[in-house]
Amino acid sequence: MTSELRDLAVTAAQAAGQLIRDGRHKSLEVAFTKSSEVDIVTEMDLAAESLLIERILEQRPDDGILGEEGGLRPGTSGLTWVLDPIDGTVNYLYGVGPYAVSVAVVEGEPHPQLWSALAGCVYQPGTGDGQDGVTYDACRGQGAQRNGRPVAGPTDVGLRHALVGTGFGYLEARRRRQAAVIAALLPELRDIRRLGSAALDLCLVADGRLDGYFERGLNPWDHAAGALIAQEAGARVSGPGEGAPTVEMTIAAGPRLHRELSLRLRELDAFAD
Ligand code: LIP
Repeated sequence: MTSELRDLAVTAAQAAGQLIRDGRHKSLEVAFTKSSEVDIVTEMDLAAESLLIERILEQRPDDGILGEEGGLRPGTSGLTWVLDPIDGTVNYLYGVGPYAVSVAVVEGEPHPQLWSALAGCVYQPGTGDGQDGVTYDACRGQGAQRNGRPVAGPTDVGLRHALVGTGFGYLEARRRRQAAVIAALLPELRDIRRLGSAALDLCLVADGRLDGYFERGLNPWDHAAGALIAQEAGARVSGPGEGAPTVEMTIAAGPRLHRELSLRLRELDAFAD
């Protein structure tokens, strides 16, 4: 069953990814903002989420939906699809940096602390004409793939040699705090990368292309699929402590770096604004 769920996540994510790539017109504008004037939603976010919901419910009408733009639509099947139609919306609006469609299906309460992820897909549309893009996917207990081949798995370096992804929130007070944490941490790492898509950051950890990733303030749809993909690849993915990612913090890395990075972030009081 989980492989059928994974296949639906992949086909829906790829369809939405092709829509946002091919449907992006030059005069793309902000449709509205959310938590701040720079937390944006475009008309393509809305169109992509509608397409995802249509494709999913036409096959699985009793499932619930938790979408970044439309919120929670409870179902009766016990499964909920957690959707980020464009993860990396600012990158998409500016045409700079990566963006992806993130689709996960979870069992249980639609809350990261309570759900069990069953399958997921993160699809990064191709940038050149005719390119197929990059598809990351996973089923619980069956490993993680990149374009149908097993991902490389996480590295396991120490903090000093780690290339670490991170991201920043949309509210001024949180950004000031995040900047202070980065200022303290940067000299202690190989380097930092701020790519702009949590879903892809988590997939890059799964594929050994980032040694680690951390970010405070993620929403469930940002990490739902990427966390499963990273975990199925063998990475540790947690919140501030041992449990699932929370809004306080998401940390993903191989075992050694996860331990060292979690400890250092706690020392820097990175789990609070
Ligand atoms: C984005 C995250 C990213 C974070 C951005 C933004 P969105 O999600 O994927 O990691 O740093 O601020 O929240 O808003 O593009 O779906």
